[in-house]
Amino acid sequence: MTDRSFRFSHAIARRPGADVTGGLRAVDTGAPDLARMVADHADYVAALRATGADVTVLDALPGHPDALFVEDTALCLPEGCIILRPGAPSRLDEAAAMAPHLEAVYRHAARVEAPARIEGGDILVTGREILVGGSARTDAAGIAALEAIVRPWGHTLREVVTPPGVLHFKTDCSVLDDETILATERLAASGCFDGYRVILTAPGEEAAANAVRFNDVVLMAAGFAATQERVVAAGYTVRAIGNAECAKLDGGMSCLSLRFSPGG
Ligand code: CIR
Repeated sequence: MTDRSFRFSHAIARRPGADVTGGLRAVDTGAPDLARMVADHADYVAALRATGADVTVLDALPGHPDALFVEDTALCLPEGCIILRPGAPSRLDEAAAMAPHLEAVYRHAARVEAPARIEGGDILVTGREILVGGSARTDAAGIAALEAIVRPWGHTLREVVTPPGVLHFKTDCSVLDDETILATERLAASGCFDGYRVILTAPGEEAAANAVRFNDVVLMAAGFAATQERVVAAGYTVRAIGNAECAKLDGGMSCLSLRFSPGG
C-alpha cells in the first residue's frame, strides 16, 4: 500500500472573513457566528500543523464569503496543480485568487477553462484513481476537462454519481488511506466504492462523512461520537474539530484546505 492519498508536506487554508455570514447555503439554519468559526478554523490549522506540515493561512478575501472553502478552487496532484472553475458564479474569482499561491510552488499549473465547471468538493483522490461526482456545481464539460489534464499525468479518472440533494460528492465520503473510504450508506449503496474497504457513518451521522486524512491524523467534525468510534476502532487517530458554524454554510473538514506535496 502507498500513502499518496494522505501523506502531504503542505496545506493552504484561508481565514474566514467578516462577510462569511453571506456564504452560500442550501437551507438557512441561521447566521454563522464569526468568532466561533475563527476559533474552530484556528484549531483546524493547528491540527494540520501538528503533523509537521508547512501550512499557509491566507487572509480573508473580502467580497467572497465562501473563500475559506479553498478546496473548491484547485486540485493538487504530485505532478502539478489544476486551477478549477467553480460552478457557483459567486465563487469563480476565488480560483483566480488561489492561482498565484499554487503557481509559486508548482512548475506545472493547468487550468480548467470556461465554460466547463468543476469544484474540488466533487473530486476524491484515492490511492488508485480519481473519482469525480457530477453535481449542481460540476458538469460533464468540467469532468472531461479534468480528465484531459490528468490522463497524461498517469491518472485514471472515474465518473461517479453524487446523491441527489447533496452539495458535493465528498460531502458524503472521504479517503482514510489508499484503500479505505469513510462514506454514508446512501453513497456506498451506489456501488461506487466496490473494491475498497468502506467504513460507514453511523445512522443519523451522515454529516460525519466529510473528514480529512492528513498525515497521521484524521480530522473529523466534532459531535459524531458513533462514527468517530468506528474510525478509531479501525485504527486511525482522530482529532475532532468544531464544525457547527461551517456546517451552516454546508462546509466540512475537507473544504477548509488544499493539501499537497509539490513536486510537479
Ligand atoms: C458553497 O456552497 O459553495 C459553500 N458554502 C460550501 C462549500 C463546501 N465545499 C466543500 O465541501 N468542498
